[in-house]
Amino acid sequence: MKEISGNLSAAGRKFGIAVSRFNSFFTEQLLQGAEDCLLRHGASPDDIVFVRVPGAAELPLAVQKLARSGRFDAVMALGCVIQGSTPHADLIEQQVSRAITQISLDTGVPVTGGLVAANNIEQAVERAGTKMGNKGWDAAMAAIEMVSVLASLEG
Ligand code: INI
Repeated sequence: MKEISGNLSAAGRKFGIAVSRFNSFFTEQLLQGAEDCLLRHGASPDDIVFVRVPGAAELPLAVQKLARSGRFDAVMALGCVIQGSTPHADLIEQQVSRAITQISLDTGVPVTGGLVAANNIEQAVERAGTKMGNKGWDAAMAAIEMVSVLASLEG
């Protein structure tokens, strides 16, 4: 059996990040987590670009622009949807997750989701840098690995 797998080096890779302002108390933590992960795995600060959008619902369009630009090896979508903020929180979450998956398939650029989906503030806290980790870090980790996996597959 021959295995194809990626490594976890981000050196020389370029990353785009779309981050929502809504629930910025949490999304800023996600952004910090993603940046920290990319830098610790060898990415250069000059190779990381982020764009802010109003809310999670606006993430797909920004992600699409980033992915289509040809400037990035991978793109991350960072947002935080908390049930109870609005009756359509559920819908936003589903639509965003589906859209970013579709954008990734359409463009061939890995798009990873750092979308905190929480029932309440406490759960959001847990996913934005406390006991359940940091979804931004997780999205960056997945992005780094996917870039490397794709390079191995193509090579
Ligand atoms: N946007 C979020 O990022 N998180 C939420 O929890 C949220 N809720 O619950 O309303 C939210 N709403 C705003 C939405 O993403 C759009 O920005 C807005 O509808 C304008 O299109």
